[in-house]
Amino acid sequence: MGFREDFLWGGATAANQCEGGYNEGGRGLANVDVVPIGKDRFPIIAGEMKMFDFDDEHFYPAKEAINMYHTFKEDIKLFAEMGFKTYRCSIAWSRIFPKGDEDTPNEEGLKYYEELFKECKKYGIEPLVTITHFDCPMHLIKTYGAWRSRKMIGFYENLCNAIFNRYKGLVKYWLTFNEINMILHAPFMGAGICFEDGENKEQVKYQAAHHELVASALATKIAHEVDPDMMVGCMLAAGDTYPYTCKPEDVLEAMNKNRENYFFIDVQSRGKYPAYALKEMERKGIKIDITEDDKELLKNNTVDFISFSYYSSRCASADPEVNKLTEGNVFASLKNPHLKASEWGWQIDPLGLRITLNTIYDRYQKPLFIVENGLGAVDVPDENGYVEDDYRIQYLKEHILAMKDAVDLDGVDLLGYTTWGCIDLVSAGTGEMKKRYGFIYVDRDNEGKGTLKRTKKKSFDWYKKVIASNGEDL
Ligand code: P53
Repeated sequence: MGFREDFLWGGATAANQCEGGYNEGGRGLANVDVVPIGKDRFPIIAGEMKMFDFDDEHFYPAKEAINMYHTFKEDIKLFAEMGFKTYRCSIAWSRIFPKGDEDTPNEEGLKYYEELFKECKKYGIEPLVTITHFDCPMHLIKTYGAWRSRKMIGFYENLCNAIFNRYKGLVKYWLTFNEINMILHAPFMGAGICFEDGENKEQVKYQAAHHELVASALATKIAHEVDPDMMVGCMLAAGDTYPYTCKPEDVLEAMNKNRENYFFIDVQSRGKYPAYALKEMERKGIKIDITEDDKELLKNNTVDFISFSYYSSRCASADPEVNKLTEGNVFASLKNPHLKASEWGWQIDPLGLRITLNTIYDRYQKPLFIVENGLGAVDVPDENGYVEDDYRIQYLKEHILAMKDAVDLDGVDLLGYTTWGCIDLVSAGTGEMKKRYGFIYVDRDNEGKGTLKRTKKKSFDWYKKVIASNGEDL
């Protein structure tokens, strides 16, 4: 029993949160570059405040990030030392198509990722590649309004054609859009959407989401044509919503909250819009332009597997008084009185991972892949730069045990597990360096100061042992 022999253990990163080198190798500017750290970050990623270029008042952590653009060889070597079977990374769209609407790709960008994937292969590490992890070329935002435009499907198609053909034989596992449901919560970060005064935001978000869903199906189609061995997955910011109480009204509310997220996967995995979503849009007066060709594409090109991030469960209540207690920014949720929380207020719920795995497997019956999980915490290195991160080991251990139960006791088909931010990187939600997830400490602070030196934490050797024992020795 236990995990399958070929279980893909590893770690995950995203280009904009680790690479830096924002203007090197012919790379074009992207939305992810211009989101600063500080109080303006949230209104900007939510599309409520316009930031289309750098200004002098803000600090932009993604410009340099942890400089992995230059250090990927040393960093991948450390991943290999831990025994990674897979490494999840993303392609920066604007390295391949700097403006986004060119006819031919930028060779320097293509070459960069080719070297990166070859470096992985050298150690027997299988790349797991996110095609877009929150990034969108700035030119596409300024010229077409990003994903609000149907033209984006064609630009994304060009990107897919370029990378699938170039990396055929090197990359087998692909994810089309990171946390596709994030478009509802952080539309500028998720889809390059910035709202105009007075427009119907729901209408804009769902039309843009539709374009992404069609682009995702098209990517799946192209991948299978280029190489039938390629496996294409969708990616959801998951974490089931529990009813706050057993009051039927709360249960209904929780069901509706879950549907808000599962809607995306329902389309990507089942190939059509679910009835509840069509009804909800009708009620809200949202009219989506869906063509017959779109419907055909969605129907004929469903995903091969389902991937998701899991950090926490959520709660929902139908009671307006209870709802006053809502906390958090990007994914606001009620506080669950039965759970403890991280330093950033993210509630810790390992059993929720088993529950979420089961919900998703029951719903789709396709192989699953946990592509993000982990604890964002403040690490305090000793005089040698060593971090004794027992709290992180504890968090990961409990979550691995929960996923083991989902596999062993419930029979969920699980392909692999990649922890988020296997090397410390810039936080997507807050822009901080201080919120660390890694097995490898990176000497850099919130203001961008530090030597960028890499140091193994205590969890480094622990994870190595976990992988070597295929999850038995925790
Ligand atoms: P940070 C919010 C809620 C759930 C997942 O997040 C989220 C977010 C964004 O904050 O994003 C994913 O860095 C995302 C990663 C991100 C990671 O979770 O805010 O795919 O890019 O870094 C952790 O702590």
